[in-house]
Amino acid sequence: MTTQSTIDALVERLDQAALTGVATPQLSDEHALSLPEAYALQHTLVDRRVARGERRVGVKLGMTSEAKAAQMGVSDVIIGELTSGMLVPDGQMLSMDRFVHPRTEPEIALRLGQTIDPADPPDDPVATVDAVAAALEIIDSRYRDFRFNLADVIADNTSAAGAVLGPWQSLPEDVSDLAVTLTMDGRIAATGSTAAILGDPIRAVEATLRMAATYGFQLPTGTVILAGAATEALALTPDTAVEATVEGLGAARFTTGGGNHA
Ligand code: OOG
Ligand code: MG
Repeated sequence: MTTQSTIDALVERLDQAALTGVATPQLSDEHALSLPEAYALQHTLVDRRVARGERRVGVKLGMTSEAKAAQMGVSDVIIGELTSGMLVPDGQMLSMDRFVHPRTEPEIALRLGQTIDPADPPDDPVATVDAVAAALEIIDSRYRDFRFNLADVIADNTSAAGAVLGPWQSLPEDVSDLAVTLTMDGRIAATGSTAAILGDPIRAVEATLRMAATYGFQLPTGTVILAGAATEALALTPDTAVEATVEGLGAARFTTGGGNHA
């Protein structure tokens, strides 16, 4: 059992690390958090962003691909929250100043066209997806050396730091094996397939529902689901043009500004 005052102190640590861009030691160095405790901590952390004026806009899955799980040494699928302050308009410049050690990964985003009650899901949840887009996630662990165990990364809102959504498209019949390319300054930096995401990124809907029911996430109309990385994540460098393209879905782009935390 972790007491409420301990939870509050840990939330404060993670919140400050995100606000200042200065890493904090892994919580697991001193605290053995259970998964429900880690999710409770994450919810409180996101509540602080909301209290500062951000809106909840969606969720993101993590460790849905073997490449990512192998890169991070964590194998369970995890879920975090996206807030309005994390959204970077497609094509915009992203200042690097507020990050610790940001990385980016190509993903696809799914959008829910109706509210889902995770406790009473529809028979065909996939039918509630009204649009899909190529996406880029910016992840930035608030922990030293980008290292964590499962409870650490859940508490840290699954390293969520930013998201760029390409133009929304109607959902194709089959998104299970679309080619994904990540370029930096026009050079290919990573390639993969949407098949890397749970075998088929449409499974992200089921996974989201399952975890939303277990850990108390709301799924209102318009919820964005970032399905998870299709390749391993790559470190961001200043003054770089980043683009993810997904076969048949188009692209998502941003450029990095100069910064102190390259
Ligand atoms: C955790 C977040 C993982 C993904 O797409 O697998 C993630 C991390 O690697 O820091 O977003
Ligand atoms: Mg991701």
